Amino acid sequence: MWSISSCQDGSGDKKGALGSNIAEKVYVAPGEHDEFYAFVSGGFSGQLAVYGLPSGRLFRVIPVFSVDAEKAYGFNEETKPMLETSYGFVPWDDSHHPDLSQTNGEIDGRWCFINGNNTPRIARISLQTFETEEIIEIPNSAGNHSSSFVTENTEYVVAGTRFSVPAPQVDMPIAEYKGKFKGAMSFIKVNPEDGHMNLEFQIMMPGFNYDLAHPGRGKSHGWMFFSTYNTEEAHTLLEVNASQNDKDFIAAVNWKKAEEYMAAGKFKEMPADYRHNVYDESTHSATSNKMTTVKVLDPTELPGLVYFLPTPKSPHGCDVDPSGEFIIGSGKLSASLTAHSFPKMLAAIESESFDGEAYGIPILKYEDVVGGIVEQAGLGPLHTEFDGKGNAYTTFFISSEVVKWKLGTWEVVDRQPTYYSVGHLMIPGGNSRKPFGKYLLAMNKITKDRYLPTGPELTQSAQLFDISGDKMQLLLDFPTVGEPHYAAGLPASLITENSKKYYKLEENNHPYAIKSESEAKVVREGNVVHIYMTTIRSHFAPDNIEGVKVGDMVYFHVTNLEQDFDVPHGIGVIGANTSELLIMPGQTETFVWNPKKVGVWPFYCTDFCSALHQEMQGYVRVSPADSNIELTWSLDDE
Ligand code: K7E
Ligand code: CUA
Repeated sequence: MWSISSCQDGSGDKKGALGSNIAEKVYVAPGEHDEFYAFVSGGFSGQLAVYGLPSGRLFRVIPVFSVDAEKAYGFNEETKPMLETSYGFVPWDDSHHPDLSQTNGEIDGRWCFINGNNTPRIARISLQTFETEEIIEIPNSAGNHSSSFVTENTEYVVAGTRFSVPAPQVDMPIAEYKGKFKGAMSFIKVNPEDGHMNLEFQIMMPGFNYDLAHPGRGKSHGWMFFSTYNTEEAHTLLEVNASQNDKDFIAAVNWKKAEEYMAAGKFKEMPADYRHNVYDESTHSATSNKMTTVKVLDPTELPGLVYFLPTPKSPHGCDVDPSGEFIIGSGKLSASLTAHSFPKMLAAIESESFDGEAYGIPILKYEDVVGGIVEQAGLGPLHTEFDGKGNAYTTFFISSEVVKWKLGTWEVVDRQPTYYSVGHLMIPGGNSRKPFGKYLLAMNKITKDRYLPTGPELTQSAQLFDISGDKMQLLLDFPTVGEPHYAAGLPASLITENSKKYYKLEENNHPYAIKSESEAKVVREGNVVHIYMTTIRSHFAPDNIEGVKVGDMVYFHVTNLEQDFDVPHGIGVIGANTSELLIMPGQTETFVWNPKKVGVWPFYCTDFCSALHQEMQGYVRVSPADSNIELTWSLDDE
């Protein structure tokens, strides 16, 4: 049998991937499956992309915060409520940080969470259906960046604000920022049964910028760590004015303590305006609920809730090792990495060894809490992940490399260049007690010459490294959707067994669902027309409709009667000001059509579903607004 490894013939003159067994390491033969899923943020696309590793094959782009005409997300009546916010319908966002649900600190394969950065929101995606099931807006927040990070039993997903703002919002001079603007840290409780989210409380922090967060785990379970910058509280030219302080902070938040304060009623109830949108799998429809209050904890009045750990030079990443002992802060303007020690932090808190306070929040002494420093590791450190074997891997944006170092000895043991300017990196399970330290995915901001040119904008890129040996080995480049910031990965086996194959028709509770062709009908209510339609290979029922008039609001409620894996049907109608529908087996979806012109107008199936897919079509006769044509419908003239 022919094998790629036969290229490894010892002749020594083969270049690139064929010069070794690298190709074999990423080669997933036709029909074979990848070992890992990678959920990669879509950045300014607002979506979440699903890749297989090691192949780098793109399986799906899950629409989350942005409309997606391919899947009718945000276009059909059922999902429009998902994108409702307190600002109205918002069809776009910027998504940075996916994180996966955990049980006992291990990835459990149930849900993926991701943040909407611009209009602050958190979404929950089902890993059974790969659909966005829930979006909650975050009030008092602006630039929802230190988000969405999950605690070790998925008790909470957190959302820290990047920009501090007046909270509640008020018309005031920008120059009066200092001391008046606030930084809300939101703790969203996750129901362990169904994943439903609830904004449990907010901690109203000083007006710094809160950048990244990671949860404590193991010995530090019960704490959440947030990196801060702009502790100067500058409001203009931050590139200069927010780089004055030698050290900013990592904020250590004791959320178990917060729970005690909540239980003791030490919160204030604040008016707030935000939306909570939930998709119901049984009705195949989302509802948007208006929320009006939020419970707020004030850390300046509640001792033991928050401590500040001084951390050099505008830290960006804030990462916690698998044991929960070390919290890594990466100062963007520093060449070294700071590893704070959780046990040392507890001892310093115990002895009340403080270096003053900021707005009533104790600042711990730097020397007391530092557990180790990785000296001169590179330029522009950003993010760190772990392999579970005592090694950490940090990305350096400016020197464009991944650096491997050892926890505890703090020595650099390997470095590999990235192409180019890496941001986050991801090791499957890297944000958990149990990483799967076989591959590392670096996500790069700039690609320059790595791919064929595509005009002024070039794709951004992921690079896969094998980290199973002492030295990292670059295996693969693959292009990404939007700008990949963070990613989360897990072994495929945690998802595949529970993956949904189709929706059961008998469980379909959509108010306009019909369960057989004999129930197909068209109903007029004034100038609103409801078409109850079905699809099955390879026809619509009904497929001829007459009596629709110009100016009507025509709702196509289409139920896909198929009860088989991988048989969606689509529908599009000429001139509709919306997208197609792409209806999964057993599902009902709706779009609205406003016929504007008299005539006979076709509709058709958009998904090549069978040998007779091209026959899957129908007509709607549209008569003048004052016509007396009777409303009729039929299939095969019956
Ligand atoms: Cu470093 Cu938004 Cu996580 Cu991008 S952030 S790199
Ligand atoms: Cu149904 Cu094509």
